[in-house]
Amino acid sequence: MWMNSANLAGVGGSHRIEVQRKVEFLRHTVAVQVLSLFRRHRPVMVAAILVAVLATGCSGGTRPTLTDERLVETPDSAAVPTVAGATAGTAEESAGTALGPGEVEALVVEVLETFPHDATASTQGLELHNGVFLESTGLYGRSDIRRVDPATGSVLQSVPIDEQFFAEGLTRVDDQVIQLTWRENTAFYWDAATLERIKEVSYASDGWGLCYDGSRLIMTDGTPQLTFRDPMTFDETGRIPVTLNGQEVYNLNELECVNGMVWANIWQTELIARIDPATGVVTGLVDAIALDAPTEPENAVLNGIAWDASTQSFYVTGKLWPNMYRVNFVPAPTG
Ligand SMILES: [Ca+2]
Repeated sequence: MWMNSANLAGVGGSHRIEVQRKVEFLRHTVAVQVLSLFRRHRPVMVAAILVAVLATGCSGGTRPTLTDERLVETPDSAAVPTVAGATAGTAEESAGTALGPGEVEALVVEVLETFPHDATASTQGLELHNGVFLESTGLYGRSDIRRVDPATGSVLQSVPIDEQFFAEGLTRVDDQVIQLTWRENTAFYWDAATLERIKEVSYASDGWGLCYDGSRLIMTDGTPQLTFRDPMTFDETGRIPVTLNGQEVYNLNELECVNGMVWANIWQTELIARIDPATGVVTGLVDAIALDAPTEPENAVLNGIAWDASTQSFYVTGKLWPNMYRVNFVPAPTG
């Protein structure tokens, strides 16, 4: 099932070297992206990501950094879910049958600037407003809502959340900020300028990620669903499943609404999905592994995307990450 050099029998000369290089790249890429997911027994989601990674891998021959330290082990071949095209003999054949052309755009991060980020902040929500980050941080007894200087990472203001709440995603609607909680079924409304609490509302699901597209809230809850909500009442107005190559995608976490698209980092991976909220289809997948993410603690994962309209670029960070990156998402190299 799992591709290895044995699959290259019969491929000769320089082409063999090229194919072998790509297969090695794919093995590393797939292993890094899905290892933790295998352990969480979500084969459907893993299969979806596997399809995407296989499809994007062939164009990633110039992948900048992938150290052996990150590749902690190779998955048992028996644990790899069956995916159409993933068992073919060469990388080219696998990718060619796994995903049709143009279905998912393969993207990588181009780092423009690096800034400090509070390494004690378990980032759950991030947006930029009037040149200042609005950030939600999680964990019980440590959650807050804060305003942060992007240039220095300095916390300009912090309002702690009661210890029975685990704060999650956040978004701004006009002069208010709405903040989710993980399993407490409560969303807080704050004054965006003063961080004074205005009200709280209830909802039935988990709370993970939240963004505002200019007319409605879009929310994730760990399931493959995007839930649409009225920004004032928080009432549900609709929902749609998110799919990648026809497979539902779980664990969509922090969100950012940009120009009609929804960007979602996928929890416990270094992937960011671009979702068309009209269809739920993932139209692009960003491989953010080039960012210098901490390897410990285990929960220090990518989480936090904020759009900067003034520079037309994104800020990206993670839970307990010491750095914040300003990046572009650009097409993966084709060399
Ligand atoms: Ca965001």
